[in-house]
This record gives sequence, structure tokens and C-alpha cells, in this order.
Amino acid sequence: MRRRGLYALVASALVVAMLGSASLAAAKVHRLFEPAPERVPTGLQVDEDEWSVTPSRVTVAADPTGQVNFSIFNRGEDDHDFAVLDAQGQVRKIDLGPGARGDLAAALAPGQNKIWCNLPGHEALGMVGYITVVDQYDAVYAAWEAEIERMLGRAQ
Ligand SMILES: [Cu+2]
Repeated sequence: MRRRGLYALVASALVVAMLGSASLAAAKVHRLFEPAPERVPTGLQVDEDEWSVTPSRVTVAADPTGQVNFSIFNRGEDDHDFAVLDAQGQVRKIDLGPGARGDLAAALAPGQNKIWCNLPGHEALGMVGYITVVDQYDAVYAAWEAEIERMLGRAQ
């Protein structure tokens, strides 16, 4: 990861050299570091209904405690639950009566994660969805690198 920081530093120096105008370059380099690239949200809302499970966003990252935070709303007329597999492969779930809201925090494996209603037959009826868990650090540095590439492209 230290190499990425070095890359950012070298790229910044390149931008300064290529732009020629010190003040303009300073402004552009400043933009590299402030504001910081947007962080990936660490929580999401999930709507459940007959028969769907709908996440408010599909890409999330763990919070500083290592957990993804779900806020679930059963908008349906029947009982449902909300289930997700944690990083240890254990089912984590919360029961939700009609109109009920609930929160669940779980440490999830990176990559695609299934979220579903674990009541018998409900998944087969459509109560299933997917989210993708990304690494916050990698995502922020990817955004930085993309910004550097964009700036270098503009400077040429
Ligand atoms: Cu259900």
C-alpha cells in the first residue's frame, strides 16, 4: 500500500512539472488531497415485501468496526425475516412482522453477498437480493488513481 502513496506523490510531481503554471498546479495538486475521494457507504436500507428483497444500494464497505449495517423495513402484509451469511458462514437474521423495522450489523466476506428472507418458500418466491462488499481502503485509492489518470490525461 505504501507503493500507492509513492505513486500518488510521483504523479503529483509529474502534474506540477507538466502544467508549468505553479499556482494552477498547486491548485490541482491540492484537489488531489482535499476533498478526499468519496467513501463507500457502510450501511444500507433494505425493503422487504411480497415477494422481494430490495437493497437501497448494492455496493457497500465495512465500517471501522468491520461490519456492514443493515436497516430493514418489512413493507409487506406478512411476517418475514432478513438473513445474510456472515464472514464465518453463519446465518445472521432478524425477524420482522408486518410493518416492522429492524437493524442488523454483520461482518461480511468481500464480494457478492446474498440477502434473503429465510422463511420457508419465501426465497423461491423472489425474496432474495445481492450486495457487493468492497474494501474501503482499496476503493478510496482506486478513486485517487482514477483522478490522477484523469488529471494526467487533461495535462497532456
Ligand atoms: Cu419472507
